Amino acid sequence: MNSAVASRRAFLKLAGTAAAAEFLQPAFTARALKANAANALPVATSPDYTLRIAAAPIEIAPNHIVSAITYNGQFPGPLLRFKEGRQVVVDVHNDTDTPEQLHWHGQFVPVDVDGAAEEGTPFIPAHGMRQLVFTPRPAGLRFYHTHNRAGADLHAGQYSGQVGPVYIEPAHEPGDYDREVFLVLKEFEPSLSRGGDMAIDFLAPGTEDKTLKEAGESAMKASLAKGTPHGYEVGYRYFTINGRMLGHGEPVGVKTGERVLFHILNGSATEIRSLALPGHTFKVIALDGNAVPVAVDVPVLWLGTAERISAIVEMKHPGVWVMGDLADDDRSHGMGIVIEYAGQAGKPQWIKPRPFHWNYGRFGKAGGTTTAPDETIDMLFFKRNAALEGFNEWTINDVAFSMDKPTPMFHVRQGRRYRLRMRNASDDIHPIHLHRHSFELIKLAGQSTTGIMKDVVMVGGYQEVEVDLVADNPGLTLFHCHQQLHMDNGFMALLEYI
Ligand SMILES: [Cu+2]
Repeated sequence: MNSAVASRRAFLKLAGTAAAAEFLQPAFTARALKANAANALPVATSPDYTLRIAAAPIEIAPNHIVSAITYNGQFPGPLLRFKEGRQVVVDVHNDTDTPEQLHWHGQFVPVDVDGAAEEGTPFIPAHGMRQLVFTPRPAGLRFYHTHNRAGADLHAGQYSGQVGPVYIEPAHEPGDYDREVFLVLKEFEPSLSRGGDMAIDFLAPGTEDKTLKEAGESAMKASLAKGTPHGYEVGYRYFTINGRMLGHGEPVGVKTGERVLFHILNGSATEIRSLALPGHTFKVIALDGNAVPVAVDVPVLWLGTAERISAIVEMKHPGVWVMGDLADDDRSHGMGIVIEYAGQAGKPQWIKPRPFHWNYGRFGKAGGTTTAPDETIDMLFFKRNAALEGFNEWTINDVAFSMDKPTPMFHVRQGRRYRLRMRNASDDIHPIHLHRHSFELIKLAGQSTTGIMKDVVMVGGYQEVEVDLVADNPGLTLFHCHQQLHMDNGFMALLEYI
């Protein structure tokens, strides 16, 4: 192609944009155009949003500053509001020395935009940029975050401050609330420990699979008998909501009778979070941004890494309250936010809620029928204790994923419905994520459900979970555990369209 043709194309592409308007000033004569064409003007569209990846200080409490890689020098990254189905242009600049990936979590975007090197998305070069053009969908609460591997570098990957919310407005917003509040839950200053896992027992049903338990426990016993210590786990020093420790941020000011829609995102690299607000309940209207079949009031929310919950709280219990994590230690180190009614003052109150089990099935369609899948894909999750220089290695069907040899493990055909039967032979809870698609929850530890669409699901220790995926977005698709330690150490697989 000769350069004149290329330049003309470039110019035609510019026409109709803000940049083109500038070029079309009367002073911009045909001669000037010709001169510029010779200089090969870059094709550029003015972006709707610009994100800049760079290290920045984050003041998590007065005079208490941590340093992290952020978007636009702030934590969380700016809230990006898109309209479903309306194309957007986002410029992503990378001011760091490390090539980056920005993943559009929960959106049905092509591989080129998705932000996963495993699928083949190009990196945003160190000190370079990428202009992303895509059509946001589906509507609801999504987010963006880095998809870099961290390994033993606890400043990299999701341990950093690279997390920001996305809200995709639907064509018709029901708007059954007075206002929205976005909350991003995130820990800072991670460190490695060898304490073994802290089992958290909050999922319902709690039924464990005997076969899985025997397999997992005997492997662990054998490893420990050889003198191998438990693999590394990550702990944190500071806990924040919207980048501020409890008591050090702006309280959420509310009025009696208001209906506040909270959009909550667990931006943690590794942790499962809970949230309660004394004297109030949460009417859960969406999970991972997708409306649930049955909106139910619950006293406590639980979110695995990368999960989102949209819930309405009716403000009918005046006072000054702590909305916080159930874990006393995490809450006292910052995991909470103050909810303050107008005209109320005093020390924020926390009251421990009564024990409550988290069951996704509660929000499912009662008596709904499930569409039969075209095919079932079986997956077995396994932990090799401390097998990778002290880190646990994770396998799916006996294979630990490696970027050296990213061979697709599963194959799908467009238009077909696949049941993923996930069997967890470890005692850890895994927040399992599928890129560029969502899935329907079908069976949770033996309990059937329908109608709940998600992109992350917690698979309990020694439990079996089934989800259905409709293959409707061609291209390599990454399936992985969203726990950074797990995904970095083998817990990934690629689905390939054939
Ligand atoms: Cu995991």
